[in-house]
Amino acid sequence: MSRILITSALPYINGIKHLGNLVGSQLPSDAYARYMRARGHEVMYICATDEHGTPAELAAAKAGKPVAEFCADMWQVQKDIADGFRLSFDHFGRSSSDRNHKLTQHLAVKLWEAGLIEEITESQVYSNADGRFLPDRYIEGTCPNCGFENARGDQCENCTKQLDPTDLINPRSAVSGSTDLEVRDTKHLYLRQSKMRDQLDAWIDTKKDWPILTTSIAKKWLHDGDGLQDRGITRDLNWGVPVQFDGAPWSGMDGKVFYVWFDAPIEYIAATAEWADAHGKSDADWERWWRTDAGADDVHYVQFMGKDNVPFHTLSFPATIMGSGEDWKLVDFIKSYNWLNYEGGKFSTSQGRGVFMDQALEIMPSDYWRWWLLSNAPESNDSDFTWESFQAGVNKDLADVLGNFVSRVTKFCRSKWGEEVPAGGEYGAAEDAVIAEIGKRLTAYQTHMESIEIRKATAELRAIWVAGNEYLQAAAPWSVYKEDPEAAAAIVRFALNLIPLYAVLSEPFIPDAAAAMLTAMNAEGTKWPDDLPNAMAALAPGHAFTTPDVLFTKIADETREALEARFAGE
Ligand code: B3M
Ligand code: ZN
Repeated sequence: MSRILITSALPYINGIKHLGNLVGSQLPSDAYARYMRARGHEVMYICATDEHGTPAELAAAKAGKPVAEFCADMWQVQKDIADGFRLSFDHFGRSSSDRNHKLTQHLAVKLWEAGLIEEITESQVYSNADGRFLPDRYIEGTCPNCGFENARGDQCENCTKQLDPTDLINPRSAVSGSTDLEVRDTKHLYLRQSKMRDQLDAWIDTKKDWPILTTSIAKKWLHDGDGLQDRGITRDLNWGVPVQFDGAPWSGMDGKVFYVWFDAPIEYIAATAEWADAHGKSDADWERWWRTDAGADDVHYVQFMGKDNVPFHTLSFPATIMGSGEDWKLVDFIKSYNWLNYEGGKFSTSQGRGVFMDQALEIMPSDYWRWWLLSNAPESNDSDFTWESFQAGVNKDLADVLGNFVSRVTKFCRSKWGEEVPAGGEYGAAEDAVIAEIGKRLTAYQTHMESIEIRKATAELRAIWVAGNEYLQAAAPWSVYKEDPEAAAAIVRFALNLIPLYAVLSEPFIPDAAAAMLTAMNAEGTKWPDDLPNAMAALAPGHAFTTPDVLFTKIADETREALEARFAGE
């Protein structure tokens, strides 16, 4: 048994995420966490809302709420949606928590003491009309690179070039639209991550087993372009972790907060402390996950994220915790995801194109989404959500294969023997063959889950369901029954025993259906099978069950067409 620490990238607070975001971090991390728990490991699975930065302040202003209230409300919204998707976080924290304030300030002091933070006086755009500096997205203008007229101060959305607010041509305030702007000098803290380049490079070189997607992005940022430049880690904003606090080794930083990407990954640690606080536990209880001087060397730490977040997790965050000189646990494996597209194009919030997490739950049960998204996860390439493919995944895999199998065998049993496992007959060559086939598939399934190749794992799981379905079809107990009821009883007993097995193996992907199957079979608490022949005899003759309701409802063509039209966007 090992200890496994799992973090999912923290969803930003400013809006509800779409299905592409869901499948790029929260959903695969949940399947992995559930799998590892089922295998008997001790799991700590952490997520939180990422609450600071200009998008939060701007979204709050748009909603007409104070930013603290806006974030508290949106945290609840995101929490409810996470529950709806059955995301099994041990804790869903908030980067605005007191724990994160304290830890962010603490790490900044450590970095300062290590000579890795410097004060820099720089020129920033100040808006006279708004009476404030305009960092990042508070300023808009024309991109100097491509001429796009609505580029933001931090990045041009059109050509993706990273920008400084002072780079923009014809700049204007995003708050008031005012062009009465001037450039003023102001002091900021910079993280000297360039000093850590060799250390980071050497560390990444030790990660031979990381996905190429992860290491290639890290290496690109280390070696070409402007990736590992020293970065300003403070901003002129109100909402965030204050830079000036009691005991800070610098002065004159009032009215500034840490940059959102500085404090957000620190929240992985702080959220684990929030978990301890919420459960009446001690500091030692969370430190054993995070402090190598408190035993965290034994922990296997896995992070999940979309590929756009990789540079911050392979370089900036490790620079923060390595640079602190303290004994923090570093990540062992970074699983990153490509993009999920929507009907051949991009998901778009502004154009209402694609399905967002709240809408998805209103339309279909979460298991349907979980199954389709995970069995089509953008692991080796981008993948494409289409309603046709979604309909096929639900109707074929879930309804025709798994659902139909469960329904057929339980109903047939009820009609001949009542709702209990029938006695009589013995398993023979056909059953041995199914056990052998499932055993082979199960080994492959486990291997893929251990190496976090979720999509491949779902293919094996599907094949395990198919094996049972094909067995039942070929063994045809409804025909055998007429000649040899004892032989039919053995077939049905074998098939009934497949149901709890399927429930346990499927739980990481479709937890609601898995729970329904175990309840129906009166087999809650069934464990992961260590020995398949034993597992296939778990439900003994006489064991009572209830025939479950329909597990999965097929999606009709008309329903699919209506959904296609509804989410096509403008
Ligand atoms: N908040 C991802 C996003 O919502 C970003 C991840 C932070 S992980 C520390 O776009
Ligand atoms: Zn541009």
